[in-house]
Amino acid sequence: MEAIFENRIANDQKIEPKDWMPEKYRKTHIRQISQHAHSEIVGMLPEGNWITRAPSLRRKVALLAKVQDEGGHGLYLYSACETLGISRDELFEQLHSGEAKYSSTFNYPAVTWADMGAIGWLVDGAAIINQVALCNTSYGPYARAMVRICKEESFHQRQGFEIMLTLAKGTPEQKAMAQDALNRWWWPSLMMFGPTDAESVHTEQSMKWKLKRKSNDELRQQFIDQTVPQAELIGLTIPDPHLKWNPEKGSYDWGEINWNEFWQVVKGYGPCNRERISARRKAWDNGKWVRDAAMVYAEKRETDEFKKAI
Ligand code: FAQ
Repeated sequence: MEAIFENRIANDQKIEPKDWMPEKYRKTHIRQISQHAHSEIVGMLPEGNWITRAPSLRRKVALLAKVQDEGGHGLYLYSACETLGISRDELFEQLHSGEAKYSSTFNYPAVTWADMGAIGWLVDGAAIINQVALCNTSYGPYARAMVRICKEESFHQRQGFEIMLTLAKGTPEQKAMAQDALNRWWWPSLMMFGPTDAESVHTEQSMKWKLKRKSNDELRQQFIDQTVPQAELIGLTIPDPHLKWNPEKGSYDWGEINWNEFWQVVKGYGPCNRERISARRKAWDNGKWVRDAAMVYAEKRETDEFKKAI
């Protein structure tokens, strides 16, 4: 069995839910896919807060669509995760108890409208770079979810960049607001790729299983190289005095991430960790009557009387 599994991985064939897989492969996928799903639905919170305050109907419609997409991404990912033999209730329990992680970046506050631009441009921009690589991941349901999600993420990134572009071309106050949002979201976006390769405990095994196709540092570098020219194009400055083009390596050199801050946020001590988890718990509690009603309806559908009536 193990030899067949290894052979499929070596030949870039997808592993499907009913295929035999090592227990550790199953658990690692539950960990990563569920963390990804949790990131999507927690990621709805900083932006959801701005829907009613969007500056125009056009901006409101685009932001509303984006936040709805994120809810949808969470649902695809939870479904992909359930194919590995864990229930939705267990996944939510892990999120609410703090056992499961979600992306550190969503523990920062969105304080001005420009943050909607910075989140779309930088956070979705970082998410796409990570997720394009995951379209080739070895577990079939995860890879297929990623293809669909990436198409939507690219619209998200563009809507964010367009907000930044508009603000950067606007009044001096608007440009300053865009710069301030870039200053606050730049480093949290770099942290999204996870610890350095030297510190990453899971990368080696995940690369062997082709769960991860590129390392944390490779993806982070790709993000920096792609984003710096975009900032230059709209006349904003990346808040890193050490950022410098390195012609020999054909990419940018850049300053040190504050890893102490990263681990503090990951461990639950970021500016908004408590607020985010309490909002998710509240949503879960408020949705109880809907889940209960759906269960009763599903049970009813199984009865003979119901079947006769339809
Ligand atoms: N935040 O050994 P590694 C989005 C944890 S989607 C919190 O390197 P791995 C869309 C890691 O879990 C964003 N924790 O781990 C959107 C592990 O802890 P554990 C989410 C982090 O898994 C946009 C420990 O550190 N994307 O944004 C973080 O090999 C806008 C050691 O790390 C995904 O989830 C972090 N940043 O690599 C929505 C993509 N980084 O589990 C709304 C899929 C690391 O042992 C608005 N995930 N940790 O307790 C991945 O690609 C990987 O899981 C990494 C981490 C790259 C995130």
